[in-house]
Amino acid sequence: MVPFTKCKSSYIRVAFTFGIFFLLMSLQNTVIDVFLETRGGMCACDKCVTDLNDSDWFFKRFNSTVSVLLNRRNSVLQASVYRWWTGLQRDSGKANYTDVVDTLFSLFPNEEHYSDAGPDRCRTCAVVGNSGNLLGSHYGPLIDLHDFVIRINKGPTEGYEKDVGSKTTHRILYPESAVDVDSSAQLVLLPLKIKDLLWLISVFTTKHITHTYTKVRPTVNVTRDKVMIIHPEFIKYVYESWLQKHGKYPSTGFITLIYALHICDQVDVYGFGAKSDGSWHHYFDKSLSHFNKSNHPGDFEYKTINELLFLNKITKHK
Ligand SMILES: *[C@@H]1O[C@H](CO)[C@@H](O)[C@H](O)[C@H]1NC(C)=O
Ligand SMILES: *[C@@H]1O[C@H](CO)[C@@H](O)[C@H](O)[C@H]1NC(C)=O
Ligand SMILES: *[C@@H]1O[C@H](CO)[C@@H](O)[C@H](O)[C@H]1NC(C)=O
Ligand SMILES: *[C@@H]1O[C@H](CO)[C@@H](O)[C@H](O)[C@H]1NC(C)=O
Ligand SMILES: CC(=O)N[C@H]1CO[C@H](CO)[C@@H](O)[C@@H]1O
Repeated sequence: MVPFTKCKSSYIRVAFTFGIFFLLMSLQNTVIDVFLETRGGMCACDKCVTDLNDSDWFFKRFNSTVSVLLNRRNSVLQASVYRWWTGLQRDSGKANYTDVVDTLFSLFPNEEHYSDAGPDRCRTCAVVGNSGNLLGSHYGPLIDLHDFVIRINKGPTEGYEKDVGSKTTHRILYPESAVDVDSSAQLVLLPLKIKDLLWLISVFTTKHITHTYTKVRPTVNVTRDKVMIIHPEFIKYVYESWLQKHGKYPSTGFITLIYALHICDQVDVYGFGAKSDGSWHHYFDKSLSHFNKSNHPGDFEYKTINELLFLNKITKHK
């Protein structure tokens, strides 16, 4: 009898130990679940754009439900968006927006892009501005390591590979700043008027649009399935939410940066910034620009970028 009792009590001990073990395991899962939930936006990088932080400055501005890219389903514009967007630039002979969108998505991919954020994704992005401070930086190889390399307007790679890299996955441009796009890259149109959408259609069909408020290229070397269009609502959102309505509308560089915050998990910024007096030149030409010399609220954009740096939402290399 004695050995049997001993044996029984050791069974109980083992069962008890396993009981505690499984209890702890399930508690741990609950703790992890709660942790994940409170962290909200999650990704597989060390640091994610949508990680929560003590500061609510970021989440007062960042709205993940705003449409980033235009497609047929989200193309209807609220009256306030339409009014604001069509007031940005002089537009000759306003076409019917609804009809234009109809034609657009009979030509270009009508897809939901980049709605794949989640705990298993770590998408790293380099946003490459055109500032002269890139010259001599030797950032090229570092820039090329990113999943996405997003370039702005005319910013070339040829001849500047050492400092700006050679890879391009996205090029943001508008008709007046258009250049040929690498065969691997997406052309992301930033439309500032209905005519810009008509220009895009023209590039792939009749090639008859050669003039907006200035001369524009009738053709761009890019294939149809590589075309994306920034949503007008997104531009208004950047202006209102991120720039607090400073200036007339945001610069291409600033819109590109916020675009990256929305489609990437980690954002590294290169070639942004001016000298202390606000002047800057492109890395590829010598003409001098100034923050104040445009429709864009350069100094407010600069302050906002600095706040994003301070919060570790972006990393800047200069
Ligand atoms: C975020 O954007 C959506 C879509 O435009 C809008 O309905 C919503 O009110 C916005 N949220 C905030 C907090 O601004
Ligand atoms: C644009 O055309 C559609 C039909 O395609 C029509 O229903 C709509 O009223 C037109 N909008 C304007 C502002 O003329
Ligand atoms: C245009 O695109 C084709 C195909 O991608 C490429 O072979 C050609 O070199 C490009 N031309 C220019 C001027 O970029
Ligand atoms: C640029 O504009 C800001 C205010 O918007 C002003 O404080 C600054 O002095 C201006 N800089 C120059 C060089 O004009
Ligand atoms: C983890 C993290 O990024 N923490 C940052 C949160 O924001 C403060 C500023 O408000 C930064 O100092 C922290 O580094």
